[in-house]
Amino acid sequence: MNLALDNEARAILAGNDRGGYTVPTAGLYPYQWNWDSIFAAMGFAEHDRARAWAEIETLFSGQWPNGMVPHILFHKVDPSYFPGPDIWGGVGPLPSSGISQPPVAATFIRCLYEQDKALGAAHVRALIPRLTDWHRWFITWRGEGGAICVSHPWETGRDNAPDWDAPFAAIEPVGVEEYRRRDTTHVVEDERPRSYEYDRYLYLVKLGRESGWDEAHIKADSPFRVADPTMTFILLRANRDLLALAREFGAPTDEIEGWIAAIGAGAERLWNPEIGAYDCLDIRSGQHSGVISNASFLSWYGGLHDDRMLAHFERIRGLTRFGVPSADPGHPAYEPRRYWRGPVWAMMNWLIAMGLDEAGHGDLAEALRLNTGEMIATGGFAEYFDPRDGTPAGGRNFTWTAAVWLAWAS
Ligand code: 9YW
Repeated sequence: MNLALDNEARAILAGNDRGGYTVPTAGLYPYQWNWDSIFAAMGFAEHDRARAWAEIETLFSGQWPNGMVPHILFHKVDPSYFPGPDIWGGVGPLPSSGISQPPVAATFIRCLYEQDKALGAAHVRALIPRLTDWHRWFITWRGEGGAICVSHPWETGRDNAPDWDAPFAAIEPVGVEEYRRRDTTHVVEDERPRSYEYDRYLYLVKLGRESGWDEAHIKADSPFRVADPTMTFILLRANRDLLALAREFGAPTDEIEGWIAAIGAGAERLWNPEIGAYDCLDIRSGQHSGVISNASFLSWYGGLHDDRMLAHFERIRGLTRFGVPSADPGHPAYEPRRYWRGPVWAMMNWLIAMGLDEAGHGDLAEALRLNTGEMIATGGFAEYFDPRDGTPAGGRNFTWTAAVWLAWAS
């Protein structure tokens, strides 16, 4: 317990509250992000459950007719962020991006509901069909033999992970209009993706926008189609939680049961026998990425209790003072302060620990929780942290770090 940090965390949530939705941090990310909002809701739930449900409902108000829930909703245009709504050209009910983000929603909607069933019931009843439509969108447009792909690195939420290095090397970003990044006006360049990556991010956005976000076209023709542990394990888990809710509310369950079986089997496609670990599989080239990331350790969260990742977990936890680094410190691509190429992300630790605990590794889960709490106490409510010493990196006064503190790490 640390009352000063609790108060600071609540003040961060309040300061980032824009009325019905929360921005991850002012300046750097001035809009509503998908999975950030779900974590924000869990932080709000510690003192205001009605506000938690409002956060989630605002997110779903941006759901597209095809079921997709966008990764960014641009409620109010703010020039401090690039690329904005004009570059994305989203085709949903609100100005938005054209891709999604890891579907943690069903899992935490279930948690919120369990906290207060009387308050949650009406919200859950209305959200079940929306969650089902969203999950069907993933299966239809991102499914590859049960493994779940992304059409853009931003869709995984792990923007510049080394997993994208090989697929990006095969892309020549021709025809990208001149642009000016805003992120490096808020955060030092060494903690952000390189321009090489931004050129390719924008190239993929341009392809999607020019197709009118036609998913059949993107599935068939995009040069970037990578099956990813973040999406696969998180969707697998989300479907189990959606199934539990559907059963309780008398909603249809057959389709969801089919998805669980398909992804449960398809997750094996992410197993890379060469390194003996889960990693990414580039569908276009057939190559695995060969990198153990923090997403590799979401297999337990996904419900796969095979423990094949355990030795890697213990080895990697032994390499840095704070874990879990977003890339294996033993890999040549590791950069301890550069965004998703090494730093620790508190909300990823929460997901990893949830899975460890459920798989019977409560001791490891508790050690990770204490380590995460100490990291936040050391570095503050930063976007991410240097694994060597817990020094803060990226944005400050960060919503999901504050929320994770309140809901789990404190
Ligand atoms: C960007 C908001 C988002 C997260 C992502 C993270 C980052 C946005 O910030 O992406 O413009 O780089 O990678 O996971 O949702 O916190």
